[in-house]
Amino acid sequence: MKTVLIKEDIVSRNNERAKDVRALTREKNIFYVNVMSSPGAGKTTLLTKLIPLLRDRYRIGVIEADIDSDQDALTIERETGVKTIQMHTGGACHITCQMSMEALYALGTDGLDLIFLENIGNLVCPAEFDTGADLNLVLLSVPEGDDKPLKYPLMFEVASAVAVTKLDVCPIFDFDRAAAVANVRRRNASAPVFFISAKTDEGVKELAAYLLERIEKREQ
Ligand SMILES: Nc1nc2c(ncn2[C@@H]2O[C@H](COP(=O)(O)OP(=O)(O)OP(=O)(O)O)[C@@H](O)[C@H]2O)c(=O)[nH]1
Ligand SMILES: [Mg+2]
Repeated sequence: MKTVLIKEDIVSRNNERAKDVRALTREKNIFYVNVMSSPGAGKTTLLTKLIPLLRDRYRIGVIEADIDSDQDALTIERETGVKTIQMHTGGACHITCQMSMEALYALGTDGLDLIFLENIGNLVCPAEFDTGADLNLVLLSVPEGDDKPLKYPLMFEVASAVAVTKLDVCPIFDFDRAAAVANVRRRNASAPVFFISAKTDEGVKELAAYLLERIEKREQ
């Protein structure tokens, strides 16, 4: 019996299409950010804190991707008022380039400068599929443990920046900040690591400043 390995092919075909998404966002002068983490690490909550720090300067849109429910899009709309769409993957655990492109068209790219894609909560599959974003923001929440970059290496390899979230619960968990940075460094030599609590707002300003800097660099 013949066995065919299709995974490689699917991933490489997807990643080839990323250039089409980048061509679209370049043409429209949009900075596109892909936010990834395990379920519940704090992606939506962080966006509700980040967007108010950026919305005076940029016209922002948000694509919320979930297997089901409109929960996150409603939260973003209610808390920030920015243009938001909810996308359902119908069971898929990651966003492909095709879905990314369709979501950008569904959101409507005209009149926007900055778009956040909240990917499906999953620390494995979304890392394999390039969405065509300009920046991958990867969250690691304190309750998950500081060893996660070692166990889910690809996610931290593809990260442009890492946000350690839920810093306010550090005293309850055995989370070693220095170990977290060292573990990220074993997978990624350059991604800056931000320590954040969306509950106390600690570190949110620093992450917003980093995004501003990255967007300005891209604009030059
Ligand atoms: N203590 C604390 N809780 C937080 C923080 N950020 C988020 N949470 C809580 O963590 C839970 C999950 O947060 P979400 O923002 O929904 O996480 P998510 O990554 O968007 O979740 P999915 O979209 O389901 O993958 C919620 O109960 C939040 O209130 C934080 O900084 N500190
Ligand atoms: Mg969410």
